Order: sequence, then C-alpha cells, then structure tokens
Amino acid sequence: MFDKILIANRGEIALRVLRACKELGISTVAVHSTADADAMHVRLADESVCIGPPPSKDSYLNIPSLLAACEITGADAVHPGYGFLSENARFAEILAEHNLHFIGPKAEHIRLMGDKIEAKKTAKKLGIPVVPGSDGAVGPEDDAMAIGQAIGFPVLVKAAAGGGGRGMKVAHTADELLMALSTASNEAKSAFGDASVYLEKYLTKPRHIEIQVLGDGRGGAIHLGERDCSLQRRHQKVWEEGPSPVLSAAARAKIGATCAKAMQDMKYLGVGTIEFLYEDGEFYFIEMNTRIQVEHPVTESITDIDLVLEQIRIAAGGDLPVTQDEVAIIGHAIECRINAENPQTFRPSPGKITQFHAPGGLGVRIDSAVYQGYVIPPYYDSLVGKLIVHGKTRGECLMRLRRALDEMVVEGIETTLPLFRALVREPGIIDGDYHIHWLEQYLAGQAAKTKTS
Ligand code: MV4
Repeated sequence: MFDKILIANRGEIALRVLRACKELGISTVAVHSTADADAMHVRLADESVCIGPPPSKDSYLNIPSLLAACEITGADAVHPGYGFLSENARFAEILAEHNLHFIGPKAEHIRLMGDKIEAKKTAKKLGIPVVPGSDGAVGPEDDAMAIGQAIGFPVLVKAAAGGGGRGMKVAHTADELLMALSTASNEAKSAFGDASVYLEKYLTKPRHIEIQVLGDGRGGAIHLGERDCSLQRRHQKVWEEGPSPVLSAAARAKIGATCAKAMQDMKYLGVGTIEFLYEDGEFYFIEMNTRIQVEHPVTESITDIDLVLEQIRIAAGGDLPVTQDEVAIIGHAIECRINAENPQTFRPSPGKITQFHAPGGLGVRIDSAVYQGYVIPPYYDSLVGKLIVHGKTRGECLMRLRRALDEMVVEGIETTLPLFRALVREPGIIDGDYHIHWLEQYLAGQAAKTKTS
C-alpha cells in the first residue's frame, strides 16, 4: 500500500480523497493555490504545499509544481480527483517516469478514451452498442452527404477531441449538413487544435444513463449499476440518481454485463464510467470517463462500496472488493449539486458564507468542503457541496430529500437550493419522467412565467 498520497485537487473532492486516505492509514499531502490557503482540505491534511497563484494553469494544473511537492514531502502516489489533471495521460506518464504512482487508469486507456472517435471504435469492437454514424472521422475527401443520407436525418456532427458537449452541431436536414460540418470542424480546430469531426444519428429525447465500472488491470472487472444523469443544464449535471427510474433489473444486468466484459477484455484498471444515451429501450455508447466522477456517491449509497477507497487499493495492486454476484443494488439515491449561483440566471455568486447548516439524519450525506465564514473564491467551479440522500425506495428517497433540502441553510451567497426545493415538488421529477432536455425546457418555462407575472 502507499505510504503518502498527494491530493492534486481542491474542494469537496480533495476532502473526499483525504477521508479515504485516513481510513486506509495513509498520510496525506494537500496542495493549494494562494487563493485556497484557508481551505478545509488544507487544514485536515497531514502536510500542505502551496503550489502557485490562483489561476488553475499556474497551480492545480502546474505539473512541475506538483512534482516538486511530491519530492519535498516524499509522497509516493498522486490522486488527481476529477477535472484538472485527472484525464491527462501525459501527467500519468510523467508521474511514472518519476517513480510516482498515478491513482487512476493506465495512461494508454486515458489517452484512448480522450479521443472520442477512437473511444467509439474501441467500444464497438468490444461489443458495446454505439450510436449509428460514420466509421471514424469524416474528412474533405469523404462524401459526407452520402454518409448523412445513410444515417438518416437529423444528424449530429461531433468533434473527435470534444466531449462534454463542446464542438457539436445538429443538421436537421441534408441542406444543413455541409454548413454544420464546416462550423463544427472550424470550432474544433480553434478550441482543441484538432479539426477532426464525425457524424452520428441525432437522438432527440434520450436519457443520459451511465454505468459505473471497476477493473483490477489484470482482466478482472465488475459493474456497479447505473446513474441517471439526464437532468443537466448547459452540459453541467444538476441532479443524478440511481437506479434509473426507467431501467428494469434485467436491462441493468444486460448492459452491465456487456460493460464489465468489455473492461475485462481491455484489462481496465481502476474506476470508470461508460456513458450512454438511452432511448426507446436501447442503449447507445457516447463516451467513457476514466476518472472518479462528481456523482460517485450515488453509486456508493446504493452499493455500499467506497469507490475512492477501492480506487486507491486497486492502484496499489489490490484485488476487486467483491465479485459481480456479490454486488447488490440497495434502495435508491439522489444527488443534488448545490452551486454558488443565482438559481434563475445561474450567474456565479462567490463570496462569504455567513450562515451554514448541513442537514443530517438517516440516509442523508453532505460532501462539501465549505464552512461558516468560508469565502468561496471566484477562480474555480461554483460547487458548494453535494447533498446525497438514500432511501429504501425512490418515493422514500424523494420524501427524505424534500426534508433535507428544507433543513439546509446556506446564507451570504446565492445558491441553487431554491431550484432543488422546486424540482423535488415537480410532477415530472416525482414521476421520473424526464430526458436530457427536460431541465432546460423547465427553466425556460419558469423564466417565461416570471416575465408575464
Ligand atoms: C448526442 C445527443 C444526441 N444524439 N449524441 C452532449 C454531451 C456529450 N457527452 C454528448 N452529448 C449529446 N450527444 C447523439 N447522437 C445529445 C447530446 C446531448 C446531451 C447528452 C447528455 C446529457 C445532456 C445533453 C444535452 C444536450 C445534448
């Protein structure tokens, strides 16, 4: 096992990793920018190192500074959390070149899944169902129109280097295709330095359902069920839940087994998420994430498996914690991402938290690194904390969530708490009857209401 882990992140995920390290008896090193000197993860770590000024590129993304911090403290492994360097294959390689362990997948798998065209080819080869589309990149020499006609309109143009919704263009009809191709390709070139684009059948009202996987890097792999992350705004997840309100145990077992088998075949190491669009009872692979995700507590709640702790154990050469037969989905969990933002305009609202009270009680979990008197700096993402509620059934979970939201207090800044208090009372949410465009349509409807009233 590792002796000392450097946590190359901030906020609630730095604290989350720190907690797992403490339970494993591993020493911890926090790193922080000058803006985060008063952060909770710095206070709770055994040691801390300031790695640079506030901008992420000079601190949390500064590889030489992080290597120096490892050297100074004698850390033998690095946990990247999510975001920042978590899916940077080069960073994983550089750590290895310095005899440091990267707590994450093999660099080759991070790189493979970072290229959305290669990821899709790999998924298809491994037997994972994919969205019908072009076989790889569509270049100037290809007859894009013929490919578009074969797929059938509407068609979506996606950037190979994209992901998370960046660099996508819909062509509703054939006459829009050439324009969509050139716009998407130009945008991809300037945003990612890679103009490669590919085509997919555009699914109009799918759900976003993702499968959590765990591999030992030696051909052992399991799945831990799904999370339904359909409630998003501008590609930022807002509400995640598991199990999905629309998936049967048989459908879960089928797609789960396909994903687990694929991870066995590629000898995947660590935690991963296979993202699908789900429409009319069919799954379509879109991307794979090779990191621990923000919404991992949903899966932890319904499987009783500590994903971050297992991630560390596995990176140190450990075995999978359970066999597939031992994985049980227990009850239902919902996570709300509470942001420091205006609940209507979503304008960031950094500043001092003057009052803070976390809800508690059975089945209520808060993952947050803020405290009363803490000043949310303006430089990073606006996540104040995650409220995760677990219940025996989805109905019990919703009742408990309503109660916990009413109990929670965050004053001094604007937060999205009022949005969640409204959502948890919406018929579409209560019935689980939503898709990837539901939230933006709901927000547009609310904005129209306040204008006319
Ligand atoms: C799609 C799609 C419809 N059809 N692909 C957006 C982010 C990226 N991960 C993939 N995305 C989409 N891919 C096809 N073939 C619709 C989206 C999409 C979306 C997906 C998941 C969650 C929210 C979304 C919001 C808008 C569009």
